Amino acid sequence: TTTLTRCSPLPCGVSLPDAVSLYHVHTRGPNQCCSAVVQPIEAPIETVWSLVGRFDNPQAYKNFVKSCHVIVGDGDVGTLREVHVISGLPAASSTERLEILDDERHVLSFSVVGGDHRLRNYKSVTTLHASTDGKGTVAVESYVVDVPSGNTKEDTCTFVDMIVSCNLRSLAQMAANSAK
Ligand code: A9S
Repeated sequence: TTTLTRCSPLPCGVSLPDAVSLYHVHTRGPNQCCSAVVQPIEAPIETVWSLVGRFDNPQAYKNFVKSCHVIVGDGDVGTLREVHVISGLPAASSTERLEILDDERHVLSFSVVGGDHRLRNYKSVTTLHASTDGKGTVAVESYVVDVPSGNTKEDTCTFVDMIVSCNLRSLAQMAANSAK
């Protein structure tokens, strides 16, 4: 039997309404790790969502993505995209399935279903929240992923946290610039 653990990786100090914090509760298998990254952004939530909500265009802010093609689907849940990444990473391509797209609550989730890389069963959820001053946005991105053989949970989370942080910092820059 496999024991599944609940994983609520939100850093303490981040308080979200229950309805959205539940999106960041994952079910983690024994050989999986999960974590979350939080990024404040000086731009209105709709500006940020115009970048995050485009499942067909991750290269708009993800610097590691070289190109992306939708394989099947019309942008609804179940749409598949194939992402090609820049050289220098231990990966070439990734096939990803849209799991949640909620324009009202500003939630996007995708899972990795294939590709030429080591992040098996990667699944992430990104949510956007108006910041308390009412002017900016807070982006929260959590994930769960298999720990590749030969790696530790710590290695894996350090690697993925680095990628997710880079993506969210780039998102913050692009959104803040276009909000000026
Ligand atoms: O694209 C994301 O939102 C997040 C991650 C962690 C993507 C990781 C990645 O696309 C690489 C950047 C290529 C790194 C995958 C699926 C595997 C990698 O090894």
